[in-house]
Amino acid sequence: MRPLRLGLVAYPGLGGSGIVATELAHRLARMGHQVYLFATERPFRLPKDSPVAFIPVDLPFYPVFPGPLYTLSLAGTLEREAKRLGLDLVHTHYAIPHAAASYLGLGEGFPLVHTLHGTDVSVLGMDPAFHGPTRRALQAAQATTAVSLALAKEAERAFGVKPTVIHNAVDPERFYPRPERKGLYTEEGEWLLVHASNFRPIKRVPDIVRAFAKVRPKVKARLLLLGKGPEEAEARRVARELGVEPWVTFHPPTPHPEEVLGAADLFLLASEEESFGQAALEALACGVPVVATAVGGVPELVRPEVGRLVELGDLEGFAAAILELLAHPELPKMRRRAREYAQERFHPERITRQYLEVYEKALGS
Ligand code: GMT
Repeated sequence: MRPLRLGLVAYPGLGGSGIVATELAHRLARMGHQVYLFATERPFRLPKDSPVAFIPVDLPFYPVFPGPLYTLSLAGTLEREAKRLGLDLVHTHYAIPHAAASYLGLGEGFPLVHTLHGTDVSVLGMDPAFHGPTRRALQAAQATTAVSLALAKEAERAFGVKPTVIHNAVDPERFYPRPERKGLYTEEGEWLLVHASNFRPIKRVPDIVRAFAKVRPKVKARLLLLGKGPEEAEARRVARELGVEPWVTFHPPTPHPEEVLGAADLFLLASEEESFGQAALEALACGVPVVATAVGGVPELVRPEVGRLVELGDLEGFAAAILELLAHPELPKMRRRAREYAQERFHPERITRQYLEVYEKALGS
């Protein structure tokens, strides 16, 4: 395939969609494509020495507006920069408002690919304020992709599109077991249970603390909650109320989550909605089995050989699954399998090839 000039659009913050977009951009650029990453700030996961060029989306503000007009600013930036940079194709991540903004800025006929990530379909996408323009933009695109089969089906119902399923990737050279770091987070003989997210209500972080409170009287364990967000105060309150505060560590977000994940014994995810679960995949690549709620695309990722699935809200079941895995005679084998599975099924090279195939089709080649 000839080297392409690609524009990727992403949210730069802590969300999984921004991470997926940034890492894809970096890999494509390392393969020799010319890649421009459009975002309001430099994405925090973009390595300093990355060959990806970061293009800031300006957000001019005039008092006449009720707030910054991100959609229009992005449309204008894409229109201007696509011409200046001679872009072959633009690939947006997270449909709201990126699908409509790119459609507005680049118009019908310009090769556009949109990747759907989760709440852009299930929550924001269903908001009457956003649904119409997003549906029109998605239907006009050369291609849409979804990060799981569950999400693709939901997108078909919501927007009448048939996305290609491309699961997310994980870099096994970055996410690998680091048992030697466990002592940094635990005391002698403690199991290390880790959760990582942006602590939004949808992640049910307080539920993780509640399940942990059922586990702690039975085994010596520590819960490390990596990240920050709106539910942090509630999670702290629950830990205090249930008397497990001394064994719950709140760790601020880090550009190197692999250093924490690689030290864990188990990864916990109690979300009420999750189209994929990028952090769980990163944990698997680190050789860390996962206990998760069976929602959205999570069952496509967490197979019985690498973890346990529990019904949403079943805190007894969640605690039981943690205890079962910690006592499992095959836990070391399961750890090896988790890493092999992540490497085989979600290797960046494999996933990047799938995106390039979508680009080829979108370009009509
Ligand atoms: O859709 C969202 O809630 C935001 C998005 C994000 O930017 O964090 O998360 C989604 O995309 C991730 C990357 O593809 C997935 O790993 C997450 O499962 C998904 N979150 C939800 O579906 C809640």
